[in-house]
Amino acid sequence: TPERGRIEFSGVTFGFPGAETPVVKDASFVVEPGKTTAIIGSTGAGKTVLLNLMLRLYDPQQGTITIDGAPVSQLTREQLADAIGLVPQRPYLFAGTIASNLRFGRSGATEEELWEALRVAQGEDFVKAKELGLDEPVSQGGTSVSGGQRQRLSIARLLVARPKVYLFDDSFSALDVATDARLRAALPEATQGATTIIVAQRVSTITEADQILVIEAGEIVGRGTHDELLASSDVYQEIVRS
Ligand code: DUT
Ligand code: MG
Repeated sequence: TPERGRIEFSGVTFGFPGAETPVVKDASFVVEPGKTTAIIGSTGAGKTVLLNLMLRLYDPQQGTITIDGAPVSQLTREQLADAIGLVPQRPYLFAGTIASNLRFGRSGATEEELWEALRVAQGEDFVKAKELGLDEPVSQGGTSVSGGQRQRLSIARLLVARPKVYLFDDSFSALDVATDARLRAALPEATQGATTIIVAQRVSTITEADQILVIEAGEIVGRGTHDELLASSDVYQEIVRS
């Protein structure tokens, strides 16, 4: 299908109840299907809130968000979960095994699919090193695995789930630069060219993105490719220098 995983924000404004100023202000942008859009900006800029709006954790006070032309406000929870998946900024694991955690998004996934997702997510080695491999127990909250391992399991879980749109909220900043690069190089094939949105802190993570949105205090203050933003955006130049 030509339009698969296209997201459009039109005039979206959102503030938390009781707060004086909105945290997302009149945001309008298009995420093209099959392309990679990156979101960059300082802490508290509103990056996570933007992703959470797509998932309808909150509804905007103004404006509309559509996926493939349908307002997300009119999709059922199941339709939305099929369409969009998120690796949260603070990934969560459930009490069970590594396998049951990876199958959370798609219970019918085969062991081969789990290993393939782990290979892409750069988690194959540490799971192999576990005595029970995929059957290794995981405690609630995932305290038995390190933060970086939890993040990679959460990435693998989303790859197993195969949504139309992949959201990565700061999922690569805990990885060393080489692992980050390997993972992102493997992503396009693993996601089969699905729409990808990456919130990042490091510019090196997003230089290849088809579109970069620069967010400051809830507003989109720059947009374009890396080269375009280097030439046009003071805020982006500042981020590159930092
Ligand atoms: N905010 C709240 N309540 C919440 C979540 C966020 O008031 O439950 C505020 C904090 C901030 C703004 O919303 O002023 C945007 O927060 P967000 O989490 O989207 O910021 P970020 O860009 O994701 O920051 P970071 O890079 O630290 O993750
Ligand atoms: Mg955030």
